Amino acid sequence: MLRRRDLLLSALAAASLPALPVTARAQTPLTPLPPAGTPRLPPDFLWGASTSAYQIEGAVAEGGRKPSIWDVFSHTPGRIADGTNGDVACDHYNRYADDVALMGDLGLQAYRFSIAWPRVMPDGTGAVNAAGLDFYDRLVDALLARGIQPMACLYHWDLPQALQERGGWHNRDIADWFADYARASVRRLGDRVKPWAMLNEPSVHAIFGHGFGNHAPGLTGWDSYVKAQHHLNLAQGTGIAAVRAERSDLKLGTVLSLQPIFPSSQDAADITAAARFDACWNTINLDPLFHGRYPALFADDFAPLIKSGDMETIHAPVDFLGVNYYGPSYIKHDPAAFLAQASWGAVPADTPHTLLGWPISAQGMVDVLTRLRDDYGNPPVFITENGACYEDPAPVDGVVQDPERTEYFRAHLVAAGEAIAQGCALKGYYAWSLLDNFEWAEGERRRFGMVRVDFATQQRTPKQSGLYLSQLMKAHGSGKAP
Ligand code: GCO
Repeated sequence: MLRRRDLLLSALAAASLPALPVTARAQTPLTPLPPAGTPRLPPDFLWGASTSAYQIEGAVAEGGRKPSIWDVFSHTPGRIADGTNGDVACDHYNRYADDVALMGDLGLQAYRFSIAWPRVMPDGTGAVNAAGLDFYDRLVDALLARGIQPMACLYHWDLPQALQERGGWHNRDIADWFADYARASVRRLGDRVKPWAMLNEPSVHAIFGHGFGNHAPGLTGWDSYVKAQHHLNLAQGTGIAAVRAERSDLKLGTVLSLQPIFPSSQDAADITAAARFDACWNTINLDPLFHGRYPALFADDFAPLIKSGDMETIHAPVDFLGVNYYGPSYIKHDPAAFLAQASWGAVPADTPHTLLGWPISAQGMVDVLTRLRDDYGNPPVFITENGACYEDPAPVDGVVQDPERTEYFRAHLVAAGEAIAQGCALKGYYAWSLLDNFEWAEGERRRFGMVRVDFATQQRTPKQSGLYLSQLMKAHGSGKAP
């Protein structure tokens, strides 16, 4: 392990800001960034990185953990593009100490991780598994020892399979099950972990996991999506209430995937489809959380599920909002699509995109943040995920040259500075992701890390993008608590 850290430290020492704009792969050593391209952010801006439990921990049967819906889904033939699963992933459960040392060497000020419900309550409800919480104790203590602020996300899609067998997100009781789990986690860790996010991307989990079926638990259809989405919103509210009652010294929020939605053409049908998709992806979470109501477009669809007090519970004040931003979507009318007769359509010619075909627009991040400023009360915001997938080359002299990802980070951090200059309450940025990891239905083949993981050997190798972020973090001074 020492050798690996030497590699990183020597790479950090040798690295200077990369040459930009980057188009061809940079085979030469990094060269200083032109000042004009350097992100300018406030000295108290918080710099971090994000991961999630199922994507990095592995050790799926260690420490009392029982299966989650993603264990079942990833072991179902044909569900994962490269046939991999999260059984080992980055083996972070066993390698957390080295990974925290890596974070410290990079100069991370904060780290957003998720807690695995199946470790804390392996049966979903009832007995708390002390050994499961012991792991997060160790992780949090290691982070604090390196001066890295932990942010815990309580639910990043890995529902205990035992709860799926009781209806999962289609069962309204899950709001109380989640509150119990949240309470147990905060009781153990709340003395040291202050920012807590309830959920990760509820609309994505509802759409992909309960509508398209290409994510766990693999359910499909509009009614399935609507039911899951309402109960996710409700659980977010019951979770906040339970945790607020547990401790008064925490910062509570949630994490939403937000993106600008454009019609693929100026045809009326595409414009309508884009508005419907915006409601299903963005405002289906924003409007209940900040306004206590569902978007008018779908109020009738959700009405039958709403019981007295639900919207008040969901409309719980938050101390911060986590925003996962990757890029815009271009949407067309699609009569066959389960989701509001809308699906992804043509993208303007020459739109830059990542290996996954996701359009790239740093301006889109400014647009998302100014929408929160103008329409949702300008809440304190952290970008809790932002990153890009590219085909990375093999390491050269102990560093992976990933100029496209470096440019992606640079452009979005310049946009972050622009959003702050326009009055958005942006307080920090967590890059997705610290490590290459299990990228859900794509498996291990699709890489987002600022640090490369060789899944055969578990070797961590810094990438140019991680060294670039490291230079920026160290140049911007220390972040403050959220
Ligand atoms: C998401 C999830 C992450 C993904 C990342 C890249 O936003 O889908 O929060 O777990 O891995 O976004 O797809």
